[in-house]
This record gives sequence, C-alpha cells and structure tokens, in this order.
Amino acid sequence: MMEVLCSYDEEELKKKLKRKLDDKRYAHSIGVAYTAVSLVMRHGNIDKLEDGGAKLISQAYTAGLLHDCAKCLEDGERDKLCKNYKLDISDFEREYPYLIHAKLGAALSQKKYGVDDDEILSAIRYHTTGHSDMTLLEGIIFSADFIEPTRKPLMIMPIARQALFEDLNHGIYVILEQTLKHLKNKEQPVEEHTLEAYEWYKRYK
Ligand code: DGI
Ligand code: FE
Ligand code: FE
Repeated sequence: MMEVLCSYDEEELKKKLKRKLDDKRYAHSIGVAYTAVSLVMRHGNIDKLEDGGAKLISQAYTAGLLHDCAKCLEDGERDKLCKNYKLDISDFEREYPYLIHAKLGAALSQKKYGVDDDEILSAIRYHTTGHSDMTLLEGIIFSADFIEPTRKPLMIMPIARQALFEDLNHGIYVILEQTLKHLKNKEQPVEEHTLEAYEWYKRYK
C-alpha cells in the first residue's frame, strides 16, 4: 500500500490545481508542499507524536500544494469570487490586490477543494504576510514559500535556507527582514500583518 501523504484525495487536488495554475506556479506549489513536509520532519518533534507526525505532514503537504491556488486568476474573476464569498478586503489589499490571493486561496481551498481543517486554512491565509507568533504549520508554510527549490536564487537564499533548517524562528526573521528591505527598495508600504510579524520575530534576530 502507498503511504498516504494527504488526508484529501491527492490526485484530485492536483488535477484541479493544475487546471488553475500556470506550469511555473504549479511546480512552485509542489516545491512548497515537499519543502514544508521536510520542515515538519526537522521541526515537528514527530518522534514524540503518537501518530509519528502523520497529521502534521499531511497538513503541511496540503497547505503547501494549495497555498497559491488563487494566484493565477484574472482580476475580474478574483473580484467576483471575493464578492461571492463576502471576503473583507482591506484598503491596503485594494491598493495592492496581489495580496488578495492569500485570503481568497483560503476561501477557495475550503469551498472548491473541500479542505475543512482550520489550521491548514489559516496557514494559507497568512502565507504572504505572516503574522505575529505563528503556529508551527503557519510558520512552515510561510517559510517553505520563500525557500522552495524552484524559487529565484536571491543572494539571501542560501542563508535563509540554512537558517530555516537550523532555527525556524530565526529563519522566519531572516525572511521578514529581507521582505522589508525588498519593499523599501521598491518604495512600497508594509502591510500591517507583515509589520506585526517583523516586530514579533525580531526577538529571534
Ligand atoms: O505568491 P508567491 O509569489 O509565491 O509569494 P507570496 O505570496 O509571498 O507573495 C510575495 C509578494 O508579496 C512579494 O512581491 C512581496 C509581497 N508582500 C509581502 N508582504 C508585503 C508585500 N507587499 C506589500 N506591498 N506589503 C507587504 O507587507
Ligand atoms: Fe502566494
Ligand atoms: Fe507561493
């Protein structure tokens, strides 16, 4: 028997997702799923868990796979779905609508992909900005999104990758610091959750 990676119908999720994403984004999603699983193996204390980490591994895989499921929508389709699902879109998100794919991705994961696990949905919801004091799963999805192997090799990448497998919280700090630097260079404002995350993870500098 095959080891079950995901408590949902994995082939069905992947088939659906592949139709909604371009090839690069699909490859990125697979990369995030497996990177997130590796981070669970490193940081999940799975030898102490009754199920040997099976639940966390399945959550990480599912959240990684689906985190960007709303990324490749056209603007009109995106706005229509936000309306249908009555999502609260902040003024900031209206100004920088590419941020919406995180919130909408969580809604689509629930309504279209049948994910009923709030821990998975929250990890998808916060994968772009992070927030203060993230759960292990949230922190791992936030991190895996940044370091998965098909990501463009930024200068900071080897440092972030090494850090995240040594000390997850410090690694998250490294990513947030890089994100703030990047936003400053582009003269873009920092979203409130990103700032809140940075303020929190500063203690792991
Ligand atoms: O969807 P991905 O490309 O895989 O990655 P993502 O969901 O982390 O999105 C990355 C983008 O989000 C990147 O261009 C930086 C942007 N971002 C993250 N935090 C903030 C932000 N943009 C603004 N304006 N403010 C933020 O606080
Ligand atoms: Fe994303
Ligand atoms: Fe992503």
